[in-house]
Amino acid sequence: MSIARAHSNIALIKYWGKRHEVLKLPTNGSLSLTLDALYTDTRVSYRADLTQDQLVLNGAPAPEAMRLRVSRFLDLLRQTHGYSAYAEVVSANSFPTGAGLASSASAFAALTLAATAAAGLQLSPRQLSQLARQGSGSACRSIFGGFAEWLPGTADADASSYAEGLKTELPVWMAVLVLNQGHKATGSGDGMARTVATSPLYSVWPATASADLQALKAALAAGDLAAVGELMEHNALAMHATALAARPPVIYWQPETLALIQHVQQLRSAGHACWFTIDAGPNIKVLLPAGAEATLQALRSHPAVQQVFCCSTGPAAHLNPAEPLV
Ligand code: 2P0
Repeated sequence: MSIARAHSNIALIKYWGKRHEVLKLPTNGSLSLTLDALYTDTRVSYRADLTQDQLVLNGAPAPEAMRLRVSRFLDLLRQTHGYSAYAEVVSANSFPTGAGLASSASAFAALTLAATAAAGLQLSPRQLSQLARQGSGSACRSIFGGFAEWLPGTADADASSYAEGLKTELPVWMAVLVLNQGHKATGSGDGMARTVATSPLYSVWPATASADLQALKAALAAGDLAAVGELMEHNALAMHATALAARPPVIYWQPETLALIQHVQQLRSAGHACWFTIDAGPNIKVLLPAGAEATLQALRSHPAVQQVFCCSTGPAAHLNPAEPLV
């Protein structure tokens, strides 16, 4: 039996589009920040008496589609490493479900570490990252703490695509603003697949993302938070522009999303250092200097903000977490 904790991550340069659906090989490289406050704890026990894998999520049996996705991923581990027992998987998130924060990144990173450790395997972070990627692309970045870059790799070579931790340390907070919202978004996998298949703007995305990634790495290395923030905003808006032009369109924004974009821009005009990013849903994530309490308070005060998770840089995925949730 093994218990692992993995923290969720937010991309500053987005993963948007696969060149290989099954292996989850991305079209472009991406770069993320791992967050301390949002994490998944997962316990895996292989049991000879089971006739199929079991999945308990936040204290209740998981929906069948989710159990099957986890079971297919465990099949991959069993095939790769030559064992056959089914597993009891018990998983819980540090954040409430249903708030639009459900993150497959922390879930599959924690599952990869717990499932391989429970099988007696000791894999390197790179091997774990490569495996986690096949559970959910963004999970490969959650193996690492701090800033992580996901290398897109070459051709159809599974072993060539994994994340690496960056040496850079920049004292930042990421404030996750959960907005009042009515509609459920299109899943990120479906959203990116439809964008790749139908958006006339997608053809410019790989070069845009690659240029943004190189510039952002240079800004990080220089410790230039304003440049990091501007590049992050630009990249998020470029990603959403490709999605908006899909057929049918992939629209993740709610009216409150745009209201918060404008709120961040207005705060910046008033002298607050803060920059937004948006993923496959309506919530806004804001990058700000660590300790900027007044900016955090100003962000929180907007009437569309339902809940705020203020996150510092989080650690790498690890075994035997303190006070496990499972
Ligand atoms: C990212 N997203 O880089 C981008 C930005 C959403 C928008 O990674 O299909 O759940 O399982 O590989 O990892 C979400 O995508 O997708 C994601 P799959 P995943 O964070």
